[in-house]
Amino acid sequence: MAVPGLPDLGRCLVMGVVNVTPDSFSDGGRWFDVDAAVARGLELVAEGADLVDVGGESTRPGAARVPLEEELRRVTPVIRALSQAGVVVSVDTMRAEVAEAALAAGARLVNDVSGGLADPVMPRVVAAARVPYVVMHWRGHSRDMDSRAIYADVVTEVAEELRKRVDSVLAEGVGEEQIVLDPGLGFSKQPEHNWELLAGLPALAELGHPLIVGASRKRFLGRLLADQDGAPRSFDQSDDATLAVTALAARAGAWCVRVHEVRPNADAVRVAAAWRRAEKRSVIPAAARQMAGQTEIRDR
Ligand code: PMM
Repeated sequence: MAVPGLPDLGRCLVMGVVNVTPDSFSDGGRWFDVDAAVARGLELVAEGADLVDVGGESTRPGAARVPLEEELRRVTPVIRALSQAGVVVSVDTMRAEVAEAALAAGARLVNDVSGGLADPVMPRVVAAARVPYVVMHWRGHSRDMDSRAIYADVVTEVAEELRKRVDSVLAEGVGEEQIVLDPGLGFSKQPEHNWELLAGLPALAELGHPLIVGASRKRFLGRLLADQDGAPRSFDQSDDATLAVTALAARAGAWCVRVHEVRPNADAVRVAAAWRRAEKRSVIPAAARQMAGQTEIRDR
């Protein structure tokens, strides 16, 4: 499914991450000055990123909020430089004022992990700008988000909460075509919730919007790959697992994956696209594939 204003490449897109923060979970401190962050963004594009997501506030569990002025100081020059270099930039922010500054600096997508809940002005800013808007499933700020990871049926509840967010941002003037949804892996989710949401992508797609998946280097992958003593695999040793999630999510029809290491993921989305094209040509009827358990997001 294409999103107006962004490249339509007939495959799952790859969003490379540049966290301009001292403390992000997976890459904190590595790109914490303007030149290093811009160089990293350009490197990600050279490795095959279709978009670069620039964020100035860590959302790792337990993290405290960053003051507005500091967030602006971190992201604005990086977004301006990357945009001027022709990069399609997304801004990862929960603040309307940061989104506005980022859009003025050339950003083409607003990625709001709170889905408009953290700053009620955000949907109006996005509505006025007519840019694509990532509405992620979110139940609260990082300092206590783990305590909110309580679900009876995570896929149904996340779908329902996302549907309410969609209704809310539409009421603020955001267009249907602007909205991209995200299950918010790791945000108020235990590992089993993340796996159920990944398996439930086709159900989330029934909401009628493209889906973005952010599994890269998250704790649930490290836990899956824990050693014999139960010590989780470190985040930077989880890239192969991220790649596996990318291949499966793209095969299931995800619109985009958000990743820290771009090159292998850029290959994986191409593999998944070739796989999907071959399936469309295949003489095996769709019903038989469904019976074989190969569920996927239906093409619209
Ligand atoms: N995860 C993080 C930050 N931003 N944005 C979207 N849309 N989806 C995500 O899953 C997501 C996000 C946290 O990851 P990081 O701090 O390790 O980059």
